[in-house]
Amino acid sequence: MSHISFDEVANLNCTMLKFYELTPSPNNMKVRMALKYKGIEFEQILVDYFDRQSLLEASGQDGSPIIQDKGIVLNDSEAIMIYLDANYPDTPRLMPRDLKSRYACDKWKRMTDDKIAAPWFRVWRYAIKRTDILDESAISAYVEGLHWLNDEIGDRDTFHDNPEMAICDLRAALWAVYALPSDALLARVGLLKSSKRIFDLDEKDFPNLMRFLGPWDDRLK
Ligand SMILES: N[C@@H](CCC(=O)N[C@@H](CS)C(=O)NCC(=O)O)C(=O)O
Repeated sequence: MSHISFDEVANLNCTMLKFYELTPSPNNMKVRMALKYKGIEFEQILVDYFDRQSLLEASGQDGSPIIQDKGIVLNDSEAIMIYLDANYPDTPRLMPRDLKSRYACDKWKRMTDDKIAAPWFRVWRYAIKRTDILDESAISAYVEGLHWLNDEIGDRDTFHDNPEMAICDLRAALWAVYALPSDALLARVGLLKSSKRIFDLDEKDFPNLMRFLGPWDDRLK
């Protein structure tokens, strides 16, 4: 059996976190927002949608995102959220520790998934040319979801009163930026230009949501 030396362990802790990122994908945006929210420095390794070799070599599977950190390789964005909270305890938490708040976060995820992510995905498939059919009812449902977020946030800066529930805000921002991206995000992730064009929203119709999105947009630059 081979043992890892003290120096090797120290070295693992000094190496910067590597983030294999497929830029336009929501699961990847989620990880980028989480890393920036927590102030964790990372090295980006860009993943080409049509060439998954780097993912396979790093993790043995070809889904993104993945992170490599402290000698661990991890795929699945939800697992990465939990890992970051557990392994960077001095940074702001994404997920709450107590069970009741955890349930509240799960409920919020289900609501945002149903109202926003599900119709978004039907439109996204068109944006990435997986289908030729643009589903107008999905656009309407998604826009309705964004109006719901706009009303729900009102003049607050967060969707919850618990500083340990940032994941709820992150999820709201994640789905909204596909129709209401900042210029900086558009410059970094070209594909969002077509999704912005397809949804064709006027930012003025979402004043509360636009104000809320400001800091999250900064984390996506
Ligand atoms: N449950 C995983 C899903 C990962 C996933 O489906 N990643 C997409 C990009 S968002 C992917 O790489 N899909 C492979 C493909 O489309 O061929 C997560 O949350 O990270």
